[in-house]
Amino acid sequence: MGLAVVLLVSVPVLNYLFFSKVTNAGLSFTEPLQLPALLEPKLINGEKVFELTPIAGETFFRGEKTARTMGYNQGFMGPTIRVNRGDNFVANVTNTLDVDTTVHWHGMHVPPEMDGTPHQNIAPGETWVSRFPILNEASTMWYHPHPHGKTAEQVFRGLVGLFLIEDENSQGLGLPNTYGVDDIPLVIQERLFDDDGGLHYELNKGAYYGDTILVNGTHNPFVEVPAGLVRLRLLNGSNARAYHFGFEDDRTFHQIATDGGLLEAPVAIDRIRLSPGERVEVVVDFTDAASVLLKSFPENGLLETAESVLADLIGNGHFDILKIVPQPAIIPPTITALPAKLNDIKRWHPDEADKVRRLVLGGPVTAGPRMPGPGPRIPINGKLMDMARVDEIVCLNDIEIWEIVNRGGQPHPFHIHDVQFLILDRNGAPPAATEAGWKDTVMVEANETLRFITQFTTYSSTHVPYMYHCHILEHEDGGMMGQFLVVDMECDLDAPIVLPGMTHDH
Ligand SMILES: [Cu+2]
Repeated sequence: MGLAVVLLVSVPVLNYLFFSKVTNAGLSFTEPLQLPALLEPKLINGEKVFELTPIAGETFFRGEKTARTMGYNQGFMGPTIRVNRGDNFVANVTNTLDVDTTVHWHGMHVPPEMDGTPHQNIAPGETWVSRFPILNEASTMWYHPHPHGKTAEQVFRGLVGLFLIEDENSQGLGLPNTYGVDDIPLVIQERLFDDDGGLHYELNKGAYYGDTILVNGTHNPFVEVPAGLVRLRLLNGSNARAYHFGFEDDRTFHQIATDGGLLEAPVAIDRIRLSPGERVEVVVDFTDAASVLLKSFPENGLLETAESVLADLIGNGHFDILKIVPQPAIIPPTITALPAKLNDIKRWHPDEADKVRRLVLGGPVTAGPRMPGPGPRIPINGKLMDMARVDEIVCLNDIEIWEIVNRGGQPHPFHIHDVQFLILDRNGAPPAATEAGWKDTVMVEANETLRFITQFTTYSSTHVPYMYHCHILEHEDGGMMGQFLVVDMECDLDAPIVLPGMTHDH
């Protein structure tokens, strides 16, 4: 009884003490925001050929010394790839690092052998060629490494880049679309630094959480924008933390896109939650020309349960992110109001599903080898990732409902390769308007069952799998990942399918 009273009194007090304080307070916002360069392709035989070279670098962020980093074609992060739907895309990836790596095209519908998973390893000195047509609609995708058990550290060192897709619809809407001027990519990451400026990798509660925000690799950033409607493309490129973005003056802004495409209509919001791997596009009105801080706020009410003691590390940081300084003279606005309609989204009825598949996150481990990566061993359906085991077999062109059951006390951002999906419900309730569009990564809350629907089209293989996994990178590297094949064959899913070099257990 006495303890209960103490807890009742102390939770709001703790909440105030810990979370009304800005974790990275005291910034002066004096560093110009770095803008990732647009990567110019070569046009060869009707293909757009991009050269990507993972290299080791030395990068100055803060303090006195440079930090040991990795980047694509540069010391930290990578250039932005921008293509149109229908382009024939080629990437020549030459690994100049002294460690294995891969390049995964996060969110994109590509053949499994072009996907850049641990099965497409690039050894030091090797070149990997990834070739596919751009089939996705206009969206903000990204690329990052996906080597077996080593993803977290390589992303932490800086291997991250944006992959922007345009199409006829997106270009006909009049949306702000001048890269780096009124259409600004913001890759949000957090880091721990040593006193002298080196990057520090250390796990806390099973994952990497930092106290210093980098935006496009810039510490202490500001950006000048036109005093009108400005589009921000936000990527949560952090290893583990979820953010809850908004502006210090609580202004309303409009979300126009989810991970994989434009929403049907703009959604007015004043906060947007983004878990690791997720993207949103928003349009903010700076017509009043007033400077404002983009922030990440503590999530309301998250401290109210025992589970949230863990969850606070995922969603409850309080950070200053970026100072935005509108300038009247930069460029005239393309539009002064958003179109009422942005996109058509074809929605499947749940009755159309050929199969319902159930994946349970958390619980006891029953199978899987010890992984090389750091982080806790959190299974999916009891199993840890095994490169030699196929976990799920999907029949080409099937419509499926995936039921993701989170048995653990902590949220997990679930990511699936190959497809974009539509959320059907969370614990039976339909999704909020902010996530009622195409998704490839979604936060599955503690003790929640989330259902999504999708269709597995175009690409199949009897031996090269795609991945699904938690996008907290230390969880992924610890084994919270599984493999699925999309097969173009007579699918009798009750009979075992024998695959060369792999096992499939039912
Ligand atoms: Cu996780």
